[in-house]
Amino acid sequence: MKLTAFITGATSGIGEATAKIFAKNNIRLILCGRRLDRLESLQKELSIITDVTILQFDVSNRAAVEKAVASLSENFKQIDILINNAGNAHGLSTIQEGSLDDWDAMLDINVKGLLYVSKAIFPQMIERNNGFIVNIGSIAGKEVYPNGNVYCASKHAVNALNKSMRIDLNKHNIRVSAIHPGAVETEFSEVRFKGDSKKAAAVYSGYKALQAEDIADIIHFVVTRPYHVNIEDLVVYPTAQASATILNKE
Ligand code: NDP
Ligand code: 8X3
Repeated sequence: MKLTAFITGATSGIGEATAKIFAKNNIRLILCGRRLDRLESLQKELSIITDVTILQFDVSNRAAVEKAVASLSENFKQIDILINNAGNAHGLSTIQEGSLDDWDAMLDINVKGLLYVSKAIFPQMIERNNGFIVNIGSIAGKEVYPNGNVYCASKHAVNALNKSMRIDLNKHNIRVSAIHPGAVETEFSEVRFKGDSKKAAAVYSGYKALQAEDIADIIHFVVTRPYHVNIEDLVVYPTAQASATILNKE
């Protein structure tokens, strides 16, 4: 039987690349995000090779998350794989200069959003005694770097929740893994720097950053291990990066 994956943040970057590699490998898709035009065009593209449905909602809106998951049609109700990927950094400034709105966004989306989506999907995995949850953390969840403060805190929370989920869901036979990437060239920095393309491009210049497809490939590897194999987490850097702050640029 074909597996079904629920991917948050499928409208760009790592989530979109994961949708594409899953589709090529016959995994059915529930694609989520706020930008409907992107969801629709990805659905159009991937429907040729696999079954695809889309859900437009904001992960930080608890009622919208519950409504979206409840709205799934009967043939998409069984979710085998949840990819908790939606998230972003908002801003990069010292803690004393940080914006409260940015802090709210990061904690509401990266932490509470991940919890709302997971909570809505746990019951049917528990009922079937089967399921796989992949949480997309970050090197920012393993280390802290200057000006990263609240984004790092949000990803440290993802790291903790990844471990907690595996412990609490263990008796329900549910696998839980995290991937913690270093620098990946996506729209991430455009969002962090609020559309300042020059600043965003500078983050990835002078070295070969990871590409979204590199992380998608690893996610696919993780979810296709035999059921008795559960990878706890993987930290993945571009070769030019040795830690959150050590980057070998030209
Ligand atoms: P992108 O900005 O390209 O993608 C972010 C995705 O998250 C988009 O699809 C966006 O969709 C979705 N998203 C953001 N906010 C919300 C929201 N409130 N509700 C629903 N969906 C939302 O960045 P990446 O692909 O790089 O980021 C994916 C994940 O990887 C994030 O969790 C990020 O923290 C993590 N990560 C990224 C790294 C990098 O260097 N790029 C490194 C380490 C981790 P939409 O706007 O349509 O809602
Ligand atoms: C994204 C990577 O180093 O900008 O999580 O925090 S970093």
